[in-house]
Amino acid sequence: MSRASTEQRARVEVLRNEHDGRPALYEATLRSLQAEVKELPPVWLYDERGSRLYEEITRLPDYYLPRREGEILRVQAATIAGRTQASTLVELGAGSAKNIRLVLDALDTAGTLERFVPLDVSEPTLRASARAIAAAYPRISVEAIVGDFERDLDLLPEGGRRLIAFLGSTIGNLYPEQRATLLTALAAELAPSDALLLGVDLVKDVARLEAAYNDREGVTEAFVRNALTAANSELDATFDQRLFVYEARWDPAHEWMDIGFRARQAHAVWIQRLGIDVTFQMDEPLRVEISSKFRRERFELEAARAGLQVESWWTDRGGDFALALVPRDPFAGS
Ligand code: AVI
Repeated sequence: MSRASTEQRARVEVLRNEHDGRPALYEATLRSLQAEVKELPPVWLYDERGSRLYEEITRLPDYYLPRREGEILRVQAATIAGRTQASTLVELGAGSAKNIRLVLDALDTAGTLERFVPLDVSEPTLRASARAIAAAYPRISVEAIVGDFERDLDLLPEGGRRLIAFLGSTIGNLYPEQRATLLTALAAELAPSDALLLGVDLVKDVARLEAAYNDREGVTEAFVRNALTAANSELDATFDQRLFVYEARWDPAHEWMDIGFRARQAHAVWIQRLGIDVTFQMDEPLRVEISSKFRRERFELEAARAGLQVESWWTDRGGDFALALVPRDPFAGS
């Protein structure tokens, strides 16, 4: 791990893994573009422009997820702070760290909070949010980690009582096998007084789900198209935006939103850096991400398979979204 820089009188530190993650991403990209359902791994969505577009998505009227999660946190944050008494708050996939502020506020008020550790793949986004948090919470230190939550959990600092938050239903962007691997790794990472706080979007009316990923303003489409732009520039690829139609539809068999494109006509895309030609038939899909939606029972089962027990499950009033509090060991008195 390298100590990249220290800002604002040592209260904001930015740490980065020494090993370069790009070869692994290129390998994964090669594999997924050659799979039966072709896919561009979702990491391509989150360059600086993509992270900015995602922030815009979170403000769209039809994209209800962050608002419903905020509604739950406003009611439950004090309880979460009281039960966990966390001194370190970690946020995986932090982005611009908005809803986490409700947890930071509650832990700050409870007087237990000493440090905030946001982890995200986008360094510019991470730096900006780390600085903003350090300014808003002068009593705590901020140790930001540039990393991928599927690979870099070993960079998390140890010690104290840690609450590891994974909000916004980002866990839904992983396939079930990837979720199982991540939950198992998190279970192994937790010390006896640590806990997880997981935000998950719930299965609901298909029209509302599809509206959340097909906004009229076209921000979500621009966000997903940006993955093609990012791959073109970094991989010297020839994805032609005009030859791909954006598509985000509900897959009832898997209970996930299937998000990506369909080829407008048969054509080939040359990917110089990977040394491959990818050929598309007319109407063939190119997936960029899935966004799984959950049911309580299934989620609790997935957690249990990883050796984790959901202690509390809270939803917003409309039952759109849920927060699960998962301590490594049962909280005292519960
Ligand atoms: C980050 N993640 C939870 C978002 C989601 O809803 O699955 C990503 C996103 N993709 C399109 N809109 C939002």
